[in-house]
Amino acid sequence: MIKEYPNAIPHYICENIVSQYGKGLVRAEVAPERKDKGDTSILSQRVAEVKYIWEQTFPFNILMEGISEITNLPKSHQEAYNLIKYSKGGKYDFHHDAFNMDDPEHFKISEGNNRLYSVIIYLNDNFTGGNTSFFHINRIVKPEIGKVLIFKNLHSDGTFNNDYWHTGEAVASGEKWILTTWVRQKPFRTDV
Ligand SMILES: O=C(O)CCC(=O)C(=O)O
Repeated sequence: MIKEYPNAIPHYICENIVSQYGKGLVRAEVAPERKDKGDTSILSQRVAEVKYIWEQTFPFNILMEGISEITNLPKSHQEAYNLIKYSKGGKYDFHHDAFNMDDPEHFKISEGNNRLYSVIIYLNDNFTGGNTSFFHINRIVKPEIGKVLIFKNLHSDGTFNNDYWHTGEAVASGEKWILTTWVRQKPFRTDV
């Protein structure tokens, strides 16, 4: 399952998120559980800056409600929101968002609670490049301000769905801003 919701978020909310929260971001890492041990190329796999947002004030409370409705899972299954900025040349190479549960280390770090859905909210579109591309299903998602993209990383039996390997293509000019989160199979946060 992959679904785009164009203009789901009013543009002023997207712009406010960037202006209010878009400072003090730090260099993004690939989650340790998804790093290939000893592979130094991992550092160049993702070129972006990130800030984690755990707040549940407006507009994040509304986003959480909407995502809960779409995924039919309680808000407690959602991870923190990640505000991500890609400058010119920024990118996220081909990867999958779910943990590989066949790997004991991934299983341990995920606590057996995988990322069922991925959510990407595009906060601006005044840049070039930066499409989100799914090569296995031949789908290219064009960033448009206010668009929400949701895809399901696992089959209904909980196994890894290889259709959803994806890339955040390099930004050719300007800055790309997105907000992402993942929805776990089971409750993840206790503060909602
Ligand atoms: O930047 C994008 O378009 C994709 C982002 C992404 O793949 C991720 O954060 O996991």
